[in-house]
Amino acid sequence: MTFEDSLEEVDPTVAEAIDNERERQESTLDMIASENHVSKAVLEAQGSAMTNKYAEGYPGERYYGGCKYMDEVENLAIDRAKELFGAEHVNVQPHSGTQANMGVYFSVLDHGDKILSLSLSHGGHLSHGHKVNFSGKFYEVEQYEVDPETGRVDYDEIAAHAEEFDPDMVVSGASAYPREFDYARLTEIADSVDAYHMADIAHITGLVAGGVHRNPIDDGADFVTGSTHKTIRAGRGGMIMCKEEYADAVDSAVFPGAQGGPLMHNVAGKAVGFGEALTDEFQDHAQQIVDNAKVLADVFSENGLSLVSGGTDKHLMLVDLRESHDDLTGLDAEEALEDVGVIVNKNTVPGETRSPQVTSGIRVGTPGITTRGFEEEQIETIGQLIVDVLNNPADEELKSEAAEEVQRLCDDFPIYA
Ligand code: DSN
Repeated sequence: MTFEDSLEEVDPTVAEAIDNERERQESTLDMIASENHVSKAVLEAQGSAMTNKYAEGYPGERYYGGCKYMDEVENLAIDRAKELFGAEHVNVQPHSGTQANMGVYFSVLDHGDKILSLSLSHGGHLSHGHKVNFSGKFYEVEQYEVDPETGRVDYDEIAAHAEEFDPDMVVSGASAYPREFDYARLTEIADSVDAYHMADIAHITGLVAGGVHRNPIDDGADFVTGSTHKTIRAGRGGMIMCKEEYADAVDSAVFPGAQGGPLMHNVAGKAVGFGEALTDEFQDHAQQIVDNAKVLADVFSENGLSLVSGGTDKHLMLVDLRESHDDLTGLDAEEALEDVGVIVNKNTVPGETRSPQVTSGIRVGTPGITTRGFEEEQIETIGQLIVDVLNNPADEELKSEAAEEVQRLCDDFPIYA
C-alpha cells in the first residue's frame, strides 16, 4: 500500500460504506428539512487538500505560515456572503450552526445573562437554551411557545414576556417552525428591553439568499447566524453575520474563544456554494423550494392531514398525526415512509405528550427533492404517495407499489447524473 493508493485500495470497508451511502441517497427521496445535496463542485472543494492546512487566525493575520491560498478562499467566502446577504461583517469559520450561535453568545453575553427564545418542543433549537445544551447551562433562559390555537408565535405575548423577564438577548429562528418570523417586530421587542436580537436562519439561509424569505439583517437584527448546508448548498458548516460594531467581538469569540483551526476545506466549500447562490438559477431554485412546499402542504391538507399552523411559508411543514392518525406515532410514520424510500424525521409537535424518540409528528421538507429537479407535478405524486402510506402503514402490497414509484422518480431525477 502506498501513500498514493485510492481509498478503495487502502480501506475498502470505508470505500464501500461511502459508495453505499451515495447509492442510498440516489435511490431514496431525502425529505428531511435540514438536509440537501451539494453540487459536485462543492463536494470537490470539501474533499480537497485544503483539509491539510492550519489557518488559525483570520485572512492577513494568521498564526501559521503558508496561508496565502487560505486567505484567498476565506476572503472569497466572506465577500460572496456579504454580497448575498448585504451583511456588514461575516465570519465563515464556525464549524456548525450551533458553533455559530456559541460564537455570538460568547461575543456579547456573560455567564448567567438572560436569553429569551423559542422552546425546542415548539420548533426551536437545542442551542437556543435547552437545558441539555451548553446554552441552557451557561445562561438563564426563558422560552416562548407557539399559540396552541394558531400554531404561530404570538408577538404580543413575546413582548410581554420580554418586559417581565428583561432578557439580554432575544433569539428568533427555529428548526421546526413552518412560518416566517416577523424579524422587525422581534428587533423592536429586543430594543424595548435593551437586548440584542440574534436571528438564527440556519434552516432558511438559502431562502434568504435567494430573496424568497425576509432578511433579518434588513429588519435590524444585531446578529444573524446560520448553517451552510440546508437550503443553501455550500456544504456542512456555520456562519455568523453581524453589524460592524460587533465584528471584533464575534471574531475573537469564534477564534480563539470557541474554536481552534478553521476547517478550511469546508470554508472552500462555503466559497463555492455562496458563489453558486449568487446566480439567477439559484434564485429560481429557492422560489421552487417554497412553491413545492406549498403544493405539498395543500396535498396533505386536502387529504385530511393536520399541519401545525395550517400550512407553510417556507421549505418545511410539520404534520401533527394526533388528529388524523391517533395510533400512528411519528416513529411509526418515519419507519413506514422509509420502507418505501421516503426519508423524513419524526418530530415533536406543540403540546407533545410522547417522548422525543417516539413523537406524534413528522417534519417534511422540500430542499433535497427540489435540488433533484422536482416541480409541482412530482410533488403532487409524492404527496399523495405519502398520504397513502400513512393511511395504510401495514399494507405491504401498497407499500411495494409505492416503493416502485419512488424508484421511478429517483431514476428520472438523479442527484448526480
Ligand atoms: N439538526 C438540525 C435540524 O434537523 O433541524 C438542526 O441543527
